[in-house]
Amino acid sequence: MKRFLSVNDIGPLDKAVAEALEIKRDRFAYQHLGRNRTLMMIFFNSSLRTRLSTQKAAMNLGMNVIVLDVNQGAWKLETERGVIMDGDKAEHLLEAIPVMGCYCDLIGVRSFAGLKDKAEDYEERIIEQFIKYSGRPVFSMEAATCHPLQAFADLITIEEYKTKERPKVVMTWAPHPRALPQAVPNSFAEWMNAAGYDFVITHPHGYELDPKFTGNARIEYDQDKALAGADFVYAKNWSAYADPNYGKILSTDRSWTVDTAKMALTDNAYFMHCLPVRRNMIVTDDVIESPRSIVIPEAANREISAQTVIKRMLEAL
Ligand code: AN0
Ligand code: CP
Repeated sequence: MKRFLSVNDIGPLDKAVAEALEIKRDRFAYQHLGRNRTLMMIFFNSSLRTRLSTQKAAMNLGMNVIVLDVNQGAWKLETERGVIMDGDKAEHLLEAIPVMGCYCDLIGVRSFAGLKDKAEDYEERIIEQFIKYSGRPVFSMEAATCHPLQAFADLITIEEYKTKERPKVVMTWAPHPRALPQAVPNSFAEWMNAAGYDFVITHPHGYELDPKFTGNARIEYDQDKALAGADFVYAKNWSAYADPNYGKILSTDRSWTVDTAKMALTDNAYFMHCLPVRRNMIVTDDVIESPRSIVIPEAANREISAQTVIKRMLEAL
């Protein structure tokens, strides 16, 4: 694998999940693959899980790891070509990227959507430049429009916990005080569609996602109806995608918060969230602390999804 930006880069999902579960049973079996190889992880935005799980995954494979927080200690980077650089940005991405490529074998990039210019975000300008100019295989650690390592971990988790061949999975929008990207729901939708589950998305009017990702998923504007009979509830906030409100918050309606009454509508569903989560905005304390909450095993599987992807990239070097 030379790049990992979306579900389209991973091949058949049943094979990927089988490989992930094999890695989970013996995560040190492929230590030789990463010997004398270096992963560079580049963060334009904050992270807890992605940083720790991806670093751990690379170490499981015997790799060395370098982490760069671009906004803490590195030169401020200009990203637009043609700009007269007389401001506060001391270096251009067009030099920084090939330089970073000199010091490593693989690159992971986290670069969130700016949520101002939809075309710029949906062209994935930053990570595409890493692919073009680094000379190295590149994987997304959440880019502007997708978070495939998260969706892969979510898929592994559902496969581990499901008791039906084709479970009902409901992704519900929930309120949040800050405008968040659509990357997590976009990826979750495209991976759930690819997995062939009974997949339903529920959100207030105006929060429709890009149909490129939602595909044939059922959209239900009544959250209670959507939750009826669910086997998995996946909560997430996102900002509006549709014009003219791209990147805006249209609602903070706390009647969408996932609470015990909402979970009672389901078929004793498991509760999932990618984390970090704001309690009593997205989900109540009771639900996230309940025995049906699987947010911690879900986060644990981030190590496994990352290791599967890095392993495949090492095999293709
Ligand atoms: C980010 C988001 O919603 O994309 C990262 C989630 C993994 N969340 C926040 O910024 C709170
Ligand atoms: N779920 C996730 O990607 O978390 P971080 O933002 O902490 O990496």
